[in-house]
Amino acid sequence: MKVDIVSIFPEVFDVLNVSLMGKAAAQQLVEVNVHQLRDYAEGVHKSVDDTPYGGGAGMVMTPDVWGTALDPLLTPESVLIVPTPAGARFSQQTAAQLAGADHLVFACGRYEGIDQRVVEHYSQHTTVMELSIGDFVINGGEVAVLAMLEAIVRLIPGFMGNPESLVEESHESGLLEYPSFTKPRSWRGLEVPEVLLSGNHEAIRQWREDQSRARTAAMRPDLLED
Ligand code: 6GU
Repeated sequence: MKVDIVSIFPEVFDVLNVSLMGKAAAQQLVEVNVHQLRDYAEGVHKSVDDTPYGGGAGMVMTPDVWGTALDPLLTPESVLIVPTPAGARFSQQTAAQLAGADHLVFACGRYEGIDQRVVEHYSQHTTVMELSIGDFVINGGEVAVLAMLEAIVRLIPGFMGNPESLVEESHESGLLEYPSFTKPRSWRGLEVPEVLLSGNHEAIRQWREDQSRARTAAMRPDLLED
C-alpha cells in the first residue's frame, strides 16, 4: 500500500518511524510519504488559509493550495481521506475496507476545515471519504490520521504475526473483547477466574462470550442496539 499525507505539520508523522508502522514499512507492506502543504502555497507569506465567506470564527484552508498539492498525488484508483469532526464515523469496518486499498491520500486540515469545493471537485475523479474518529474536536487532522493509519495498517494481510489475534479483538464481532489474565494466578489477593484454569475449552468460550456481552452492555450499550 502507498500512503501520501499532506499537512502543515509534517513533523507529527515522524512517530510513524517507530512502533507498529515502522515494522510495516520495514516489511515493505506500506510506503508512507509526507508532504508539507506550505510548499505548494504562493507568495512570500506561503499562506494556506483565508477568512470564511458568510462570516464566522476561524480561518478556512484555500482550495488553490490544496488543488496544487493533491493534483500530482491522486489517480482514479486513489482513496482521498479528509479527516474532519464533521465526517462519517471511522470504525473497524472502515479500517478493514481501507486495508484493501492500493493508495491512500490523507489531506490534513485544521478543524475549521478546508474549502468544501476540494471534496466536491475530487469526488468527481476519485473516491473521497470525510472521516471522523469520534464525537470530540481536536485541532487538526494529524493525530486523527495517525490513529486511522494504525488501525488500517495492522489489517493489511501479512502484517500481524498472528492473524488469530485479529479475530477475537474488540469491535471485530460487534462486541467489546473479554478481559484477559496471565501469571501469577494470585496477585495482591486477586485470583484469576477459576474457569480459565479448568482446561474446559467450551466452558472458557462460553465464559468469554458472557463477559463480552456483559462488558458491552455496561460500557457501550449503543453497540447492542444494532
Ligand atoms: Cl478526523 N479531525 C478533527 N480535527 N477533530 C476530530 C476528528 C478529526 N475526529 C474527531 N474529532
